[in-house]
Amino acid sequence: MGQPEQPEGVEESTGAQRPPLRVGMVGYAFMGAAHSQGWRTAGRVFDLPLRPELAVICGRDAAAVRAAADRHGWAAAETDWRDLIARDDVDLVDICTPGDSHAEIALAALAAGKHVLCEKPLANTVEEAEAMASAAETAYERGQLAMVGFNYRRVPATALARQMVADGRIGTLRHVRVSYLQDWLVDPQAPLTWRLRRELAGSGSLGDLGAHIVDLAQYLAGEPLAGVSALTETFVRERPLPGGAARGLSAATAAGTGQVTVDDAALFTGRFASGALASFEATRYATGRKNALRLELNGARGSLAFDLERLNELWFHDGTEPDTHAGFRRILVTEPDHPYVEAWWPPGHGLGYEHTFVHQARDLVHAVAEGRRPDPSFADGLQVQRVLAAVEESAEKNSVYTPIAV
Ligand code: SOE
Repeated sequence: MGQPEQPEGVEESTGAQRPPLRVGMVGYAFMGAAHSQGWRTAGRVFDLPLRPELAVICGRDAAAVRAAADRHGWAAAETDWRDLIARDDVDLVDICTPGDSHAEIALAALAAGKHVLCEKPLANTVEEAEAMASAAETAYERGQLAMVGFNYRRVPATALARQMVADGRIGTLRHVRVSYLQDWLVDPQAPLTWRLRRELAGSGSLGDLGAHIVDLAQYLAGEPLAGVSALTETFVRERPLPGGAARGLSAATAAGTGQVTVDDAALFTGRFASGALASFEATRYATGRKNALRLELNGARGSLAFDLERLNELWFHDGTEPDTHAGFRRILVTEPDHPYVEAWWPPGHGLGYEHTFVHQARDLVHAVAEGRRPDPSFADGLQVQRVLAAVEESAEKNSVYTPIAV
């Protein structure tokens, strides 16, 4: 199976000799910490053509961003993202803020000649995503890259699944069944953090979790969705206001309550142009499910299944085997020939959530060094945004099948 997209024509050199790729990151909470880990580790594990440098981190609270810089290993700190973008010691801007600022920061960074990595979902609206994808296309002509952070493509098992689908191991695809289940909102007293406010997050479980599974389904299927039919629901419409800084996905509560303005759960079906069907479920109310991104692909010759809570495993049913001994078998995706694995530990030692961010940094560094369009690009992020908008439109119209504009 081999490694994903090995670089070509890149001179082998060691450590400090390699030119730096100076990263400036905006945001320092959960995703900021995850991306910091990725940038810090990628060059220590993988043989990279450029040396990622954690140059500058940015956040509005001077003391908190300084503490984040020290904790995660950033050389400098800024309190205004415009100042970060204006610096000439930053080559790439990594956007880890809530969705309401993605477009503004990304457009400014591209205009200033920087490469960009932007957390998912790409934007809060299709219009913003269109502007970003179009600016990214123009910037690409100038040699700049723009990538969206769908990190779950970079679990070795999902990357292996993609290779197996592309190699025809499951034959013509019939079904993609995918769900992303979490439970951190089950408690009605959980505070009204930014992820529950439409003006900041764009949508709820749909953009937060649904974006991941739409991207993954399309990536694995190797084609975009042609249309969807959807239901969404907001179970708890009013919540206590948050007090103080976020802790992971939560925060302390303050006096008073506010309106939840996003969906709590989204259920939808979809159709690919090839005729394959897909079903999706995204919720933060699946009591007992912590980070359960589960998927199954059924093809004419076999099936594949994956569960993020057991992310070193990929299940494969080879339908060409005789019924007497056919059945799902577990592939432990920890062998040197599996995507990304060789650079890590000896066979069988396993990887986790944070490694997806290291792989993301690795792949982006290679793309920058080779001037190759990154995968997933802003155009891919825009296409996911169109699916999310179609889901909302369909849910509003009460589950009418809604085609997606190309
Ligand atoms: C919260 O639901 C969250 O942190 C998402 O925002 C991330 O994208 C996902 O990777 C884990 O869950």
